[in-house]
Amino acid sequence: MGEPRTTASTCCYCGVGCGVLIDSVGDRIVGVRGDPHHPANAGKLCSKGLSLALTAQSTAGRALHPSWRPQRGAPLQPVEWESAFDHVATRLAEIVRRHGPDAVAFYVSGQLLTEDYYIFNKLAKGLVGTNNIDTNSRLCMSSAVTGYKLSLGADGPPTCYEDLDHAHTVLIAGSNMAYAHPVLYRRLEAAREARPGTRWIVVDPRRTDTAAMADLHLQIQPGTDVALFNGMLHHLIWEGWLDHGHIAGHTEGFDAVKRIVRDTTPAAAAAVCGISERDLCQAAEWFARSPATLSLYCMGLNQSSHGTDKNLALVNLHLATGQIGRAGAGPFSLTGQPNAMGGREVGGMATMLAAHRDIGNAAHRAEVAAFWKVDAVSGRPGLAAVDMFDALAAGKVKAVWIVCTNPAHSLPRIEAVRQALRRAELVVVQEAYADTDTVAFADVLLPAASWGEKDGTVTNSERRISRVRAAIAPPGEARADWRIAAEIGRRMQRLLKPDAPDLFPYQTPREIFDEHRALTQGRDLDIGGLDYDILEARGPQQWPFPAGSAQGLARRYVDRRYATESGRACFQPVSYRPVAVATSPRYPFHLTTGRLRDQWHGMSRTGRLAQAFSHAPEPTLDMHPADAARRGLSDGDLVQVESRDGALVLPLRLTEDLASGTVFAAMHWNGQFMNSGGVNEVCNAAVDGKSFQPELKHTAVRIDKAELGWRVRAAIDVDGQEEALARRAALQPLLAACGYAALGLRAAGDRTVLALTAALAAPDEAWLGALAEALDMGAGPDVLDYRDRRQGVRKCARWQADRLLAFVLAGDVAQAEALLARLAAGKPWEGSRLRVFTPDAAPVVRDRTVCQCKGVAASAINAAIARGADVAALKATLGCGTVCGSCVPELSRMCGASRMSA
Ligand SMILES: Nc1nc2c(c(=O)[nH]1)N[C@H]1C(S)=C(S)[C@@H](COP(=O)(O)OP(=O)(O)OC[C@H]3O[C@@H](n4cnc5c(=O)[nH]c(N)nc54)[C@H](O)[C@@H]3O)O[C@H]1N2
Ligand SMILES: Nc1nc2c(c(=O)[nH]1)N[C@H]1C(S)=C(S)[C@@H](COP(=O)(O)OP(=O)(O)OC[C@H]3O[C@@H](n4cnc5c(=O)[nH]c(N)nc54)[C@H](O)[C@@H]3O)O[C@H]1N2
Ligand code: SF4
Ligand SMILES: [Mo]
Repeated sequence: MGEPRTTASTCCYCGVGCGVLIDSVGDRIVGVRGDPHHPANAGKLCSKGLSLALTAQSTAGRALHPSWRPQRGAPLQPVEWESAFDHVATRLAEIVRRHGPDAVAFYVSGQLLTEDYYIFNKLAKGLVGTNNIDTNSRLCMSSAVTGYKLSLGADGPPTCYEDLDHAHTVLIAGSNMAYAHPVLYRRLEAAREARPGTRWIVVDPRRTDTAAMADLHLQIQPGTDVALFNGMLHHLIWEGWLDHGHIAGHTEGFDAVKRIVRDTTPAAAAAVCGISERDLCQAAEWFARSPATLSLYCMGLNQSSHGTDKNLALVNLHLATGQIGRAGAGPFSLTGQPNAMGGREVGGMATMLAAHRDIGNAAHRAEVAAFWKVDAVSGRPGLAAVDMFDALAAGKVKAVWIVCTNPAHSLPRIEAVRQALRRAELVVVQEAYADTDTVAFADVLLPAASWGEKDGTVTNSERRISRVRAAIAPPGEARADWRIAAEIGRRMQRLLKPDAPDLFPYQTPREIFDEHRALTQGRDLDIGGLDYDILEARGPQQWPFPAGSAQGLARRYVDRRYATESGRACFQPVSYRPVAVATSPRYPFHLTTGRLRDQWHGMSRTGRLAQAFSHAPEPTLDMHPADAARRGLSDGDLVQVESRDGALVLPLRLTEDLASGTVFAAMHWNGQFMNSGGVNEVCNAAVDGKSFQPELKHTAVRIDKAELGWRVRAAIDVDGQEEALARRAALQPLLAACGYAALGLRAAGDRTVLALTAALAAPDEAWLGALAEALDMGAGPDVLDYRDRRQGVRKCARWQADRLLAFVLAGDVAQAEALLARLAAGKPWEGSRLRVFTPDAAPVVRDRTVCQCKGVAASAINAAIARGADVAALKATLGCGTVCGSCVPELSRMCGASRMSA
């Protein structure tokens, strides 16, 4: 066992960067609490942060040993670390010698720690001599980065979290904060409560939980934000609501912007956006005339083929009205991942160098080369994410080292990514978990230590650097990412540059941080004055933090001196352009994608937890009821979603939260949980010309009923995470043969049920046999097995003692929900077992858990609301919303909906 300990660290999920206290006993994490002293969250956590201890409880499913495949297609086999290091180093060095440095590429992640990132960047740019190092931040933040640099002269938001308390008007654009940045969302709610009259404008094609709480929801057509912002600017100019002092004294380029928005009248813009002109003008007025206007924006702006322009058009509004550089005002880009900011700081992308330097700048390259004591840093631009995988597919890049990201799920046009990975000579995957869609393509799997096990720093959305600390040792042979990179780097150096001084001499993350901060001196993000000792003594700090300063800078540009050469902010003239892949008679629907409340990306962590499925148990395609009615589709139908790039089948969910013509699918589901790779099968790979960020928020699709006549439902009560994972691993290979299939967990008291929903075109006896076997449905006294081969019907159930343990229904699945409910209830079986397949009198209604922490279902909440409860009463009587608060937006919305229908 060991002594109980508490370790202060940072949540490994979103860019809010909440401080956590990890309680551990020996090498077991037993609890996670919000850190009351962390400035980002003051003790609060959302449903994801709160469940961290549960996901870290078991090492089942983790990558525990370095392993490789003797040949493609063979299973991964464990090897010694030494052999793995040598193998990777030799193969990479060989490829560099044969084909040059640009034949090697690194694809890393905004979930790496700054120290990890620094080493990979140095390895690629300093040792190998290629700028082919890009990251999943390309899919996430690169439009915001480009936008900030072009307008304000430097990357990074000018704002801080305190601004959420001071803003009188809040413009939330392309961000579903209630789900994606819950702790900040609750801070906004508290601010609005404290100061009535605060106004929220939400710009989103969907009526999200965030939008439902807005004073004004601008439900625009996907991709039309530039038209909206330009229309608003036109109206401001017309009404004279400008800050002429700011424009004249501190900016340049306003005239060009004025010219470009001249034709974008509010009426014209509103027509493009599909909203009312009055709403557009109202938004403009609130924006300009409020004492302090804050914009919060995220993927709805960035993930677009003109995402940079969306950012610029929004910043133009701030510059024109002087809503910047003051408390409560400014354009605040919310970062997605916990360390997307840190990655940018160390220059870990194909388009930048360390400490916000530029690859295209010869002086910058020389500075970095001199600092690293290498001959030169390459001036050849590196390949950004989408291009990197295209170059692999074309055979131009021969080897890829993928770290802490799952591109076979998260990149658009997955089939092209699969082809690229198949074509590559060498695929190295450095992962914390053994089963992801990308691991399936690994020639070498390097097991990484993960959250709770590693040390370093991360930078959150408000430029605040926090320590990440290890509470326990990594499981098995897993090692910290920077250690793996440094080991291989040292070996490659011996092969490639034996005479150069040791590029990777580090023993601790602190030494790496010290090297990194030295490179920032004199730059806009100068952290020359910040080190681990200060972080230890005074807690998390914001940058810049130059030598000699007592603390970091909360708000930038308060003196109205911007980071451009002239010191003036640059208005950038941008005009509206349509999405890259237009709808057409053949592909009539706009498909947009996004996040669920309780799942994280490819679900390698959250997918282990039954509670994370209770809010959204299955993948869905969301559609407006009118669109469905026109096509003769009903709720729950399986539909084929097809674009020019690919297809997948999803169950239909009808919702009035979407406008007619737009459909939505969550990004999380993937090949570990489904028969397809998820929604990126159909997303297109068009990228923004300036930021190279792909348009993950839009593609054009057609939607047809999927003709999959043979339905199968199965479920098994599993004993804890280990069995759940083992059973899922056993069922996963069966998914591929299905037209549609999804695996999910259901929380049932303190037990867990693993459930499978599948549909095939025709009965398949062999497949069904394999399924029954995977669920231990062999003959025996505890198994009831009914077959009607001619009809393709089979029903089996298995008991243990007096409890129903598992069932399979094929061909006739009418009783599936009733059986699932019985499994979940876990009560002793009463009466004859033979009645298990006899239909119940009362059909079971599917319920959804709204509050994860307290396990409160939608039906209970609706019943209480019907009796007159408001949010406060729901909290008091049912306890929902009282722990992490992630469901409070939904509770408010449910109360509001009932008021409207009353
Ligand atoms: N629960 C949860 N939280 C997360 C994550 C997670 O996986 N799960 N991931 C983290 C990461 S890495 C990121 S990047 C953030 C993402 O955080 P968000 O960007 O807030 O999340 P998304 O759901 O991807 O997209 C936000 C909204 O953009 C809208 N949208 C789509 N097209 C457009 C458009 O053309 N214009 C506008 N204005 N809006 C549009 C969508 O309808 C969606 O509601 O979340 C972070 N937090
Ligand atoms: N259609 C669509 N696609 C999208 C998006 C969208 O909105 N729509 N959003 C995009 C965005 S914003 C993002 S950020 C990406 C995210 O996409 P990914 O980066 O692919 O998402 P994750 O599943 O978080 O991948 C992180 C991986 O690292 C592993 N891991 C965890 N901890 C560690 C560690 O310490 N070390 C190592 N080596 N591995 C670790 C996890 O098991 C996981 O497999 O998806 C993008 N793709
Ligand atoms: S808001 Fe939630 S997911 Fe984001 S850092 Fe805080 S606890 Fe983690
Ligand atoms: Mo992201």
